[in-house]
Parts: sequence; C-alpha cells; structure tokens
Amino acid sequence: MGRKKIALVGAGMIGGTLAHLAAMKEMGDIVLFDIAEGMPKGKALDLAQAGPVEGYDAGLKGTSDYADIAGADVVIVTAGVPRKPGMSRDDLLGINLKVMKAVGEGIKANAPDAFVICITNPLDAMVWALREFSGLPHNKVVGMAGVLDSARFRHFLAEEFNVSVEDVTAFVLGGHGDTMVPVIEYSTVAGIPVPDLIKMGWSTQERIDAIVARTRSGGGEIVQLLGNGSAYYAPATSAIAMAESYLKDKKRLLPCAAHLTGQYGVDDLYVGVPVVIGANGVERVVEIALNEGAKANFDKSVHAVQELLVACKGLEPSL
Ligand code: TXD
Repeated sequence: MGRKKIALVGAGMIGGTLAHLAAMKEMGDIVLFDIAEGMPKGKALDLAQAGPVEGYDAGLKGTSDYADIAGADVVIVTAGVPRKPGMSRDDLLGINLKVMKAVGEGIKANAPDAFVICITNPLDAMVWALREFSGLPHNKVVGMAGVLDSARFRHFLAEEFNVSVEDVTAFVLGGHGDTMVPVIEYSTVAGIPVPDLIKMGWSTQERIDAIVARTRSGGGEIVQLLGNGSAYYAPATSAIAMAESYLKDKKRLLPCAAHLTGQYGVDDLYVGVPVVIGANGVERVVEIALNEGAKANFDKSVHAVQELLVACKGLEPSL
C-alpha cells in the first residue's frame, strides 16, 4: 500500500504550515500547489531538506500544474487572499469567489475522489461555492472554522481557569464571523460545564462574557497584531485534525462548516455545526439542543451566511 497523497491548494502561510505539519506527522506525500511560480517549489524543497534532520519520509512537490494533484486523498484549500487590518472577512468575497471557481474546476478534473477541506475566507460562502464549482458530493467537501474558533475559546478558558488546555472542551457554532456562537453550556473543564464552574466561583459571568467576545473577534485580534496577513499556525493545525480524522477513520466529532439539509432548520447552506468525520467524509451532522439565546445567535449567523450567498450568486451567474 502506497502512501496517501495530500494536496495543498494555496502554498502561502497556512499552506506552508499545513505541509510542515503533514510531513512531521508522516500523513503521506505532499503536493503544494500555487499560482505563484517558484514559491511552492521553494517551500517543498525547503521542507524536503528538513526531512533528514527530523526523520520524516514524505514526498514533497511544489507545482503550478493542477495535473500534479491527481489522485489526492485529501485536498486542503487556502488559495486566495487573506485580510489586511481593517478588512472584514466578507471584503474578500469577490476575489476569492473567482479563486474558488478555478480551484473547484481543478479538483473536479483531477481529484474528484478527494476529501476536500476549505479554509479560504469568507469561509461559509467559499466552501459552498467550492462545492458547487467542484461538483463533489456534499459529504466530501467541508469547511474549517469551528475547530479553530473552539481552540481559541479553549485557550482563553484554560487561561482563565488555570488548567490544562487538554481538559477544556468547547463548542463554537454558526458561521465563521462576528456572529459565531460560542456555547458555554457545552463547554467544559473535564466534563464540568462552564455555567457550573461559574457557580463554583471559578469565574464570573462577566469574565466569561468577555472571553466569548474575545473569541468572536479572535481572528481580528491576530490580524491587527501581525499587521500583514492573518493567523496561520492554529488554522493549519485545525485543518490537519480534520484531515487525520478522515484518513484514519477516527470518527471525531468536530465543529465544521457542513452542508445542511434541514438540520437546525437550515436548507442547502454550509454553516458551522458538530459533525462526525470518518472514512466517508462527513458521516453525521449532530443536532444539539440550543437555548433561546444561542438559537437566536445561530439564526443571526445563518442569516449572515445567506446574505453572502446572495452576493456570490450576483457575482457569478453560473451559481
Ligand atoms: O478559520 C479559517 N477558515 C481561517 C481562514 C483562518 C485564518 C485565515 N483564513 C483564510 O485562509 C484567509 O482569510 C485566506 O483567505 C486563506 C489563506 O490564508 P493565508 O494566510 O495562507 O494566505 P496567503 O499566505 O496569502 O496564501 C494564499 C495563497 C497565496 O500563496 C496565493 O498565491 C495563493 O493563495 N493563490 C492561489 N493559489 C492557487 N490558485 C489560485 N487561483 C490562487 N490565488 C491565490
């Protein structure tokens, strides 16, 4: 049995980090695709030369030719432009929609059996468009945002409670934007829900509210600090967790932007919900009960995604 093949479409900050992580974990051979000519080849060569020191065996190839992604088991898409300070994710819509068209057609022609993870922003609209352009089954195309947003929430909660990040679980639902929904009732330390921890005096409602707000603007905080580009270490790690769940049939339950067909009262939209990822891609969408406040936020988030899709359809008549 040969190695798995992982194609990274977009070899920028996240793409390069994805390649590094995938190589370190020996997930398979790696193809870095980008429209920039030399850059993907340079990154692939650099990473290949780290192999002897780190002790990983992975083929690494940089390319600008879609034929090289042929037969990929997993395709992770970061192609497009990231935010600059002051920009919202939605400001990226026009440019990145065109990129999704090219990428979707490239995947359709060369890697139609792949599990595709979209990272490009504005995420919920781009993953929907990428699915449309690629024509792949809905269960094989998913968006990465929830794992990252939950990781941000977990990090802040672990700091607040002064406990290991390992023992903090958190749920963030809804679209990847300012309307995302961190659900504190389903966020725990070793199974103890956050509202109980507040009652136990570990924190206060005000402090948790501030953490929720910081989580919502977690991406923007990093954009501001970096001054150029957006986060890449945590986004890459999050997508790798999803890819591993697929490749190893782990059936992890992860919050992802998944295609809904009536769940949560939503039809034909990608939005962040808990899903099980295994060898069949998205194997199950998990419908959890939301309290009134969370439901209202979730609906607001869904509405924001719907508006983006209307804008996409206006820009691209074939959608
Ligand atoms: O949670 C999430 N989903 C995200 C999303 C978290 C952080 C960042 N997120 C978004 O990921 C961000 O807003 C961007 O839309 C993507 C990629 O972010 P990255 O930081 O990796 O951007 P870069 O470094 O600019 O890399 C993008 C690469 C760059 O090398 C371009 O040359 C390339 O994409 N690019 C293309 N590649 C292939 N095909 C086409 N058409 C193309 N256009 C640009």
